[in-house]
Amino acid sequence: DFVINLLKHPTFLDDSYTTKFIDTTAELFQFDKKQDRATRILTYLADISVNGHPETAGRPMPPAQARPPVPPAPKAEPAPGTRQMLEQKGAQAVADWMAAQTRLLMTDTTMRDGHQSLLATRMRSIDMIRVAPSYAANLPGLFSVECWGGATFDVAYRFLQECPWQRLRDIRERMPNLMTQMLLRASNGVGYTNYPDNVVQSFVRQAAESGVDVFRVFDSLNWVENMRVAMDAVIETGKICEGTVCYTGDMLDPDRSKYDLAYYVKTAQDLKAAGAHVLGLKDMAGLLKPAAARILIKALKEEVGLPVHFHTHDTSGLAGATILAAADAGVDAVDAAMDAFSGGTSQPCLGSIVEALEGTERDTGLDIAAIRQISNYWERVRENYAAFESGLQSPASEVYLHEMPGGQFTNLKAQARSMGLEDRWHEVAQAYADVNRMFGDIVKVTPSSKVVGDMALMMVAQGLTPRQVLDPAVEVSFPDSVVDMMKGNLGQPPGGWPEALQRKVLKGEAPITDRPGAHLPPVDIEAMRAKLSEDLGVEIDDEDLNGYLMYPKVFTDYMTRHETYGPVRALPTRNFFYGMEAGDEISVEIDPGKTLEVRLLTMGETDEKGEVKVFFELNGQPRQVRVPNRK
Ligand code: BTN
Ligand code: 3PY
Ligand code: ZN
Repeated sequence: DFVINLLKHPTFLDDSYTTKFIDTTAELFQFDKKQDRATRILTYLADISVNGHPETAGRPMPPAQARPPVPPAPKAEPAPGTRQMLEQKGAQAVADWMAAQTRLLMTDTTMRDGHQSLLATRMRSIDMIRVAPSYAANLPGLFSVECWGGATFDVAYRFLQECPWQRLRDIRERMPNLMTQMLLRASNGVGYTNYPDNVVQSFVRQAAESGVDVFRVFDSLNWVENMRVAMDAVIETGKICEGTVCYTGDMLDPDRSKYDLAYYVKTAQDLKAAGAHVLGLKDMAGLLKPAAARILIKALKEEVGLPVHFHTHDTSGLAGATILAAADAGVDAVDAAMDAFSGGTSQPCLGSIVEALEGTERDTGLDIAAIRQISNYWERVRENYAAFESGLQSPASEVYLHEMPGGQFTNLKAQARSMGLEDRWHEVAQAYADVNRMFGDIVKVTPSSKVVGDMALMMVAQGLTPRQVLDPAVEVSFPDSVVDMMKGNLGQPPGGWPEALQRKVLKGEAPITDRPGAHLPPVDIEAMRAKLSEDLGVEIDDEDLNGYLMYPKVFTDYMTRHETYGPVRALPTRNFFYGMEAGDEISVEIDPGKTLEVRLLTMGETDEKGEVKVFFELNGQPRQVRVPNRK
C-alpha cells in the first residue's frame, strides 16, 4: 500500500522529506495515488459529516465558544536537557544525577496518564505533536514527558484510527532535548495478558528504537519475578529502567499488615537487585496519605539507595499534600499534569506544585509563565473531547474504600453505565472493595484491576453477595478473566491466592505457581510477519509487526480501515469527531509540507440507493464524494 510505504519510507522517517524527495524517488509516485489519499480523507469527512462519529453520538458536545487550540510560540532553540545527558552519558549517569539534585524534578503526564484518566485515553496525536516544540523550547528543565504506553497504544489503533508508533516518532523528533517516558506493564506489555518472552523483548527493543527514553516497568501484582524479562530487555537497550513498586492499601493501618513498610522496602530492594536504575513508586489509585508518604519515601531513600520517582492520582483531592510531604522527605522526581489535565482521577496540578515550592529548597526551577501558556493550550484541547468527559465533579473520599486506579475509574463507570448499573455506582464501589478482600487483598492495577472490576460488575448485576460467591454450595459462573487470574496466568500475589476460592473458581484444575511466560513458547516472529504481509497484501515493517504481536485483531482492523479512510490522523480533532458543516474550511497537513485545503460546500439529498453526495473543494478544485446515509 502506497500510504504505508510512504510513511515508512526511510527518507520520510528521518524527516528529510521535501519536494525533492518526489523527484528522487519517482518510483513511489508513478500511480496517481496522492490523490487517492486525499479522496480517502474526503470520504471520512463526508461520512462523519453525514452520519456523525459513532463514539460521540449522544454525548455532550464541545462548548459553543470553543476555539482551535494554538500552541505557544517556542521562545528559543531548545536548550540541552535530560535527553542529551542520557545520549551522552548513559542511563546510570542520569540516575546518579537525579539523586544529586536539590531541586524537585518533574515529569509531565498530560500526554499519557492525564488524558487516560480524564478522557478515556482519547487524546489524538495531532494535539500532542503540535505543542511538543513548545515543551522543548520553553520547558527544557522538565525531567521527562510521559507520552506513551499504558492504554494509549491500544486506543490509538482501536478508537483513534492512528499509528501509536508514528505518534512516538513525531513527539520524539519535535522534543529532542526532553526524555520521553512510557508505562510498560512488564510481561503484559501494553496489553491485558501475559505475552511470550520474545514478544515482550521485541516490543521493548522497538519502543526504544522508535523513541522511548524512560521505561516505567510495573507488574500488576508487584511480582518482581515476572518483571525480569521486561526489565532486562530495557537495560539492554541502554535506556532508563524505572523498576516500579505499586502502592496499595494503607501502610499505616495495622489491620492491613500485608502491605506494610517492610513489604515496600523489600520489594524495592528486589527491584534494585533486578537492575533498576530508578525506583518508581506508583500510587495508581491515589491512596498514599501525606503522613505515610513521609515515612515511606524516607525509608526507600535510606534503605534502597536508588533515586525515587513518585506517581500519584488526585482522586481524593489530597495528592498535592502528599506530593509536598514526599518532597519534604526527599523524593527525587514526581509526576504531575498541566492545569487543564490535572486534578480528579488524573495527576495533581504541575503549575501549583511549582508555585508551592518556589523559593524553597526544592524549587523546581521551571518557568511558571511557560507552564501557564502551555496549560492554556491544553485547556482549548480539552474542550474538543467533551464527549469523553466522565462527569466526575469533585474529589471522592470513596477512593479509600474501593481503591480503583485513576485510569480505571472512568472506564468502569462507563462499563457500569452500559450495563444499566450507573445509578448503582456506590454498590459497584462496595463490590469492588469486597472482591479485593475475597481475592486476598491484591494490588489492583492493569490488568489485575480489570479482573476485580469484571467480578464486581458481575456481582452487582446478578445480586450476588460475597458470602454466596465463597459458599461452595452456591453455583457461580465466574468471568473468564477471574478464571484466568486464579490459574496463575497473571502471576502470583504476595502470599498466593486464597485456596478455597481458587478451588471453587478452577473446579479442580491445577493452577500454575511459576512465571506464566515460562509456559508460553516463543512466537516465530518472522513467520508472523510473512503471514500477515500475505493476508494484508502490504509490507509489514517492525513497528507494524510489534503492533500486531500485541493486538492482532485491533491491528488488522486498523489496517483495513486505513485502506478506506487514509491518514485521518492529520485531521483537526474537532473535524475528526464531528466532520464539517457547509462553508467550513480546514487545512490538513498529510505530510510535512503537503497540505490539503478542504472546503465543504454542501451536502445533497439522500438518493434512492440511500447515499448522500457531499460536495467539497479540494485545493480549489471541485470534488464530490458519495457516502451511505446510515442514520
Ligand atoms: C471507529 O471504528 O470507531 C473509528 C474509526 C472510524 C470509523 C468510521 S466513523 C464513520 C463510519 N461509521 C462507522 O460506524 N464507522 C465508520
Ligand atoms: C495502565 O496500565 O494503563 C495504567 O495507567 C496503570 O495505572
Ligand atoms: Zn497513573
